[in-house]
Amino acid sequence: MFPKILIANRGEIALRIIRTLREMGIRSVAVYSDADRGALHVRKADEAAYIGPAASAESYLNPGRILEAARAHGVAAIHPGYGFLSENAGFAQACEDAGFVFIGPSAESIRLMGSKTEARRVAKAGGAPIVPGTEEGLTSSAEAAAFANSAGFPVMLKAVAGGGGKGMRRVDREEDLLYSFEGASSEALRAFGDGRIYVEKLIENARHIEIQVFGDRHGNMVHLGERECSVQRRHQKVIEESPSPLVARKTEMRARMGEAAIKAARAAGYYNAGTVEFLADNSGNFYFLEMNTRLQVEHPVTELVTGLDLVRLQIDVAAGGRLPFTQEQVALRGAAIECRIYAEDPANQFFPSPGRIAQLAEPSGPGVRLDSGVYQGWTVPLEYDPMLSKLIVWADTREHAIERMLRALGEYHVGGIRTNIPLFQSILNDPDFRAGELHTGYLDALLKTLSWADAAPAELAQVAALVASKLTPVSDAPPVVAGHSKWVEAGRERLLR
Ligand code: MV4
Repeated sequence: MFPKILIANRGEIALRIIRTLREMGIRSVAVYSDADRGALHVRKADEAAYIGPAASAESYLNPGRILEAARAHGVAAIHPGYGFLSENAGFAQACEDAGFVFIGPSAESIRLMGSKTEARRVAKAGGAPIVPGTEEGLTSSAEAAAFANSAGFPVMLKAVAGGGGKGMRRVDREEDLLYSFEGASSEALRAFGDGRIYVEKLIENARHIEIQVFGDRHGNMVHLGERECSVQRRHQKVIEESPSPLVARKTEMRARMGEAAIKAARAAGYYNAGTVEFLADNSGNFYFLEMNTRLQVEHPVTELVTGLDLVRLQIDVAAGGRLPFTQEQVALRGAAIECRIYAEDPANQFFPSPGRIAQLAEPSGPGVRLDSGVYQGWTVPLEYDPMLSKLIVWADTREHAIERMLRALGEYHVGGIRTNIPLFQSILNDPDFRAGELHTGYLDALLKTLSWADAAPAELAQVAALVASKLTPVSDAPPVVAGHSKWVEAGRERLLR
């Protein structure tokens, strides 16, 4: 086994990995930029290496600085986490070339799946159903028109180098194609340095359901069930859960999607953790969208329903180990839900709300897991993604998991900055969410029905933690969570004086 591993990441995922390394008796090396000198992942790691200025491009996204730190600390392997360099084929190759094991798939698998048209070819060749569309980049909007006129409008223009919704355009009419094509192409060029575009038939009001796959380097591959990720805002996932409410209704879908995911991954020579994304409709049809060649943000949802530690598995298979179980031995139990807690203000167009965490009370208790990267007194830097933590709950049924999440959210108090906690309270109380009636337009539609009461300015947040400035959604939904009001809490506190 590796004696020491460097984590080329920050925040909650760095901590998540450090925890498993400690359990495995492997030394951990954190990396940090100027903005992260006081960050929790640096405090908790066995060793820490400074890698440069706050700007990601000069630190967490700089392969040279990461490899330099890996050499200086004498590590055997590098875990990239998610985001940053995790899906950079050149970085994966550079790690291997420098003699460090990259904890993830091969550089070649990353490269194949990084091109969305290549990914479609690979998935199709492997026998997975793909969305009808082109498998080559288009050279002009006329080619998109030819496809759209034969397959029918609406269509979706997508960036070949894309993923995650950037450079994506819905087109409803032929007369809009040229303008949209040029917009998508220039957006893709700016974002990825590659303006190539391809076209797919648009699948309306579908669900985003993804399959977790796992392979070792001996040709064994399993799937670990699905996650439903339809609750998104601007292509950012907000809530993920397993099982998918749709798959729970149509249980035969799981084996079919699992097999399709394994076929797509096998065709790319895949090993380690990966996720195959599908669009699914309520009739049980599903189509390959793309493959994420990393450990995902939402992996804890799968960990809770399978009982596995995916980071431990990643390290075991990266060290040459075999998957320690077969597909038949994978057992899914109960229901898990994850809320991504962000420093952002739902009452102010979800603007980032970085700053000092003046007060912090964290949820715990039965079935609650909090993967957090912050502590009271720390200042959330504005240079990075403002995700503070992930709150994940497990319960025997989806209904109980929702109740448990509402209870946990009610215990969660973050003072000094704004968070999206009130948004989750609205979603979890929404009758459509509770009924599992989800699709990709779900959250935008819900947000139109909510209005946020005037919130106190951020400076008052410390006071507010005692005297309540809860954002109240205007809806027929039952009153939210905590059980009693902040006024009652304040009153009880007086008993101590
Ligand atoms: C689509 C689609 C409809 N039809 N492709 C969004 C992120 C990227 N991974 C793919 N995405 C979509 N691709 C076709 N052919 C709709 C989406 C989509 C979406 C998917 C899941 C959750 C929310 C979404 C919001 C808008 C669009």
